[in-house]
Amino acid sequence: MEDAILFSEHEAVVVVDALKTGEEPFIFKKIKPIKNFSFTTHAVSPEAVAYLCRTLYRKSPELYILGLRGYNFEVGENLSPKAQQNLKEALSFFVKILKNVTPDRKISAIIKYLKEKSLKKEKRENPMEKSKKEVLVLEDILGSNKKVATSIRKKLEEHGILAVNLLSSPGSGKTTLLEKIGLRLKEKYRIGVIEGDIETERDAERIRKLGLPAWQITTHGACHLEAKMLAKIFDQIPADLDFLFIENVGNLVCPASFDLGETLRFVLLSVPEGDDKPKKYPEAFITSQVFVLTKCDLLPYLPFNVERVVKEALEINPKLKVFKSSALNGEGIEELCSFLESELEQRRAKNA
Ligand SMILES: Nc1nc2c(ncn2[C@@H]2O[C@H](COP(=O)(O)OP(=O)(O)O)[C@@H](O)[C@H]2O)c(=O)[nH]1
Ligand SMILES: [Mg+2]
Repeated sequence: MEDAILFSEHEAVVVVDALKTGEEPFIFKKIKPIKNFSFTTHAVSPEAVAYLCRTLYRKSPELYILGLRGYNFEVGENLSPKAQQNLKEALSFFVKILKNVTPDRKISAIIKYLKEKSLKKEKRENPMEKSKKEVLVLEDILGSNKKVATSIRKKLEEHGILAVNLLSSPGSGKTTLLEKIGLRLKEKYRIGVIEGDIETERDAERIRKLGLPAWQITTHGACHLEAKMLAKIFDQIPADLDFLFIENVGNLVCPASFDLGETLRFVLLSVPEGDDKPKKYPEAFITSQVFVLTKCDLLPYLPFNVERVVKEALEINPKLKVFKSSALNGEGIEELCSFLESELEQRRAKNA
C-alpha cells in the first residue's frame, strides 16, 4: 500500500530487482499494471502495486523494471564477480537515463534517443555495418526436433512472447482468423506471423497487407512445419513481439506430432468439414490447448451437431478450451482476443 502511494506521487517509477534468470547483464523493460496480487504473501509484484496505484489513486506513472542478473541468492552471500560486473553495467545505463531526464521527457523517449545515438555512433565507427535491431538468437539449433523446440520455447519465454501454433485442414480458415485477430490486437500489441505452406507466399502476403510482419516458410512438399525450419528464420524475428502466430501447413495429421516450441496450440475445425472429425484425428485434439470451431455462420445451412463435436473433442481432451467463431460475422473474435490477452498477461506476471 505504501508503495502504491509512492508510485502515485511520481511520473515515472523504476523498480530495481535482482533476477535469478534472464538476460545478462540486466534487463530494462516497461511493465503494465496487472491485477495479480495475493495478500497471503509479502512478495507483491511491481505490476500489482501499479494496479493498486491506478485503482486507488487514478495515477499511471511510466513503470519500468531494471532487473539485474544475479547468480547466488544465499543469505549473507557477497556479490560474485559476474554479478558485480552486471551491477556496474546496469548502473552506467541508468545514470545515462537520469542524465537525460527533463520535466517533459518520458523515459521511453530517452531510451529511444539513447538507442538512436548509439546506433549512429556504431555506424560512424563501422560505416560498412548494417544497423542492428534486436532479434531472436537461438543457442541450440542442432539436434532433434524436441531439442530445437525447447531452445525456441526458452527464447520466447525469455522475451515474454506468446506463440500460438495453428493446426487445421487446408481451408478451415486459419489465415482468415489470423487476419481478424491481427486487426483487433495490432493497436495494442506487437504481432508477428510465421506462415507455413507447401508452396507460395500467398498467406504471408495477406498478413503483410494488414501492416503486420510475416515470414513465409515454404516446405516444398513437407506436410508440416518442424522446429528446425523455424530456427532458420528465427534471427529475423524482432525480440520485442508480444504475440507470434504460427500458421502450420494445412493438415490435421502430421503437424500434431511436431513441437515448434509454441506456448499454445490451437486446433481449428470448420463447420463444412463435419462434426465427426475430432475422433478421426485425435492427436491434433490431444496435443492442443484450444479448439476453435470456425465458420459458425454456416451452421444454419449444414447438418452439423455442435454439441456432438464439443462433447467428442472434450472426451479426447477434457482440458480443451472451446471457442465458436466466424470470421465472416465476427462471432467469437472478441472472446478469442481477450483469452489471448489474459494468457499473455498471466504468463508475464508469472515469469516476472
Ligand atoms: N463462411 C465462412 N467462410 C470463411 C470463414 N473463414 C474463412 N472462410 C473462407 O474459407 C476459405 C479458406 O480460408 P483460409 O483462411 O484461407 O483457410 P486456411 O487454408 O486454413 O488458411 C476462404 O475462402 C475464406 O474466405 C468463416 O468464418 N466463414
Ligand atoms: Mg492459410
